[in-house]
Amino acid sequence: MIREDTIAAISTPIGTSGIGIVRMSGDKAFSIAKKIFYPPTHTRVNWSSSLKMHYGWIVDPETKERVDEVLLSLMQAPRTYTREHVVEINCHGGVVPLRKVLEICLKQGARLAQPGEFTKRAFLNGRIDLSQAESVLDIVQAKTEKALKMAVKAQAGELSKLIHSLREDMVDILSLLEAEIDFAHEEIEMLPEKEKERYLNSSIQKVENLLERAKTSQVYREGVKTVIAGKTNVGKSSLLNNLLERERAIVSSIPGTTRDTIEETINIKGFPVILIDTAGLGAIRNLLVKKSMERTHHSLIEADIILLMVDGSSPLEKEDKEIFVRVKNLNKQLLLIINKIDLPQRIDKNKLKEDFPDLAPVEISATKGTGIDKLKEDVAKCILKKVHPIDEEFMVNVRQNECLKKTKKCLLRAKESLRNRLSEEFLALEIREAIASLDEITGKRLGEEVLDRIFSNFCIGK
Ligand SMILES: Nc1nc2c(ncn2[C@@H]2O[C@H](COP(=O)(O)OP(=O)(O)OP(=O)(O)O)[C@@H](O)[C@H]2O)c(=O)[nH]1
Ligand SMILES: [Mg+2]
Repeated sequence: MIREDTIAAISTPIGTSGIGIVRMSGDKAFSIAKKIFYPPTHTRVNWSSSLKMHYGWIVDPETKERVDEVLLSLMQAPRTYTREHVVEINCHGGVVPLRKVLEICLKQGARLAQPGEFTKRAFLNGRIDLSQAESVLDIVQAKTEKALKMAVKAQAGELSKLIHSLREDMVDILSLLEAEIDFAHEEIEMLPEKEKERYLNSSIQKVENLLERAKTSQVYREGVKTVIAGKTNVGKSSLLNNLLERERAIVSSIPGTTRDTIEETINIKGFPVILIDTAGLGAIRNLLVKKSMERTHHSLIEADIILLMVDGSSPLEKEDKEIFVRVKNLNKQLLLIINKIDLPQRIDKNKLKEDFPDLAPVEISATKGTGIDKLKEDVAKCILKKVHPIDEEFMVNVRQNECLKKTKKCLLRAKESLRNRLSEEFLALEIREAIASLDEITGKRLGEEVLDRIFSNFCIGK
């Protein structure tokens, strides 16, 4: 596909920074740069060179005024991010110089890039497939180092490789089936039924493995919502502050200090954990408290893990019990925490055991930091119950996950046709559909509209 327009955008965040980059991609990128870039006298720019940087100024061709002192990178097609000619202008990182340089590029014939359009061009020009293009977004948005590693692996084509090999398997069966259909009148069976089933089972297994990875990816990409809940004053906010290693939430001895939910992301054993401190649950006294309670309930419903906290320095009260009932009804992963173990203990652990016979409480002191490591380990264990991280992880996103689910459904239907001894045509139809769903992952068959939707999640300049 030939794209005749040259696109330009500011590729760094808008704000004040050391440098900022204006990027152009397209046939006219070099000719526009020639019109606006001036090197120092007695130096020449070799415009046919590639991957070279040049020092100079951007000059407005209309007013002949110097706009900014810059470094210009020239990258000749096809060995560039987009496979087109790419020019990057490293300006000083202020809003005004960056906007001015971009404006000059646009006046000289470039068009403002849409979100993700540079990466979209890399895809459309065949440098990367769609799953690799999407992982660029995961790299940019990675919440932890592990998430970054997984995104980089997907970007390098690890997911594409597996999809490709799965597709090859299916194309093999399909071609045998099609041969059988073609020679149906001669009653030639290319593949015994048992073999067909074996083939199908192996493909289903491979898709299931990928779906398992998708589950793990979701944890790394979105984080695990972990809600700290309990009666007022048990030390929920103190725990949040301890885990964050800063005084994020107000802590006081007055019950009902926290009124709103407070959300912060931390890294526990490589997992992004979204910690949510909540208003203590208790009897509703006024409208404000009612609103706080609603927020707490909402967080609990959304939670992946609930850290249920009680105060070890006081006996269990009616309010504790009420919270226990509420939390149990939610059927979430639960960790029981006894806080304030630095104070004389008055809690009856046997009573606690009656309510939670299967849970061993973690004993901590949120203010002194005792037991926090053990708590982190237990949180990680909870997460590991949900996902099975193996070293060879890579990101699988929600869209890709949906395509894989479709593939699996088609393969299961194919197996059903085989069992019910339906004609080969039915089997072939399902496998063709399974292949089509895989192709949606790599972007082999997607309309412009779907592509636009995918790339619209990117920022401008990427
Ligand atoms: N000795 C001791 N005091 C603690 C500990 N954790 C919290 N506290 C104290 O308990 C009081 C309440 O702590 P918060 O962290 O505000 O409790 P909370 O559960 O967030 O309370 P609300 O926001 O009102 O629901 C404060 O005076 C804390 O200093 C602890 O481990 N040991
Ligand atoms: Mg609080």
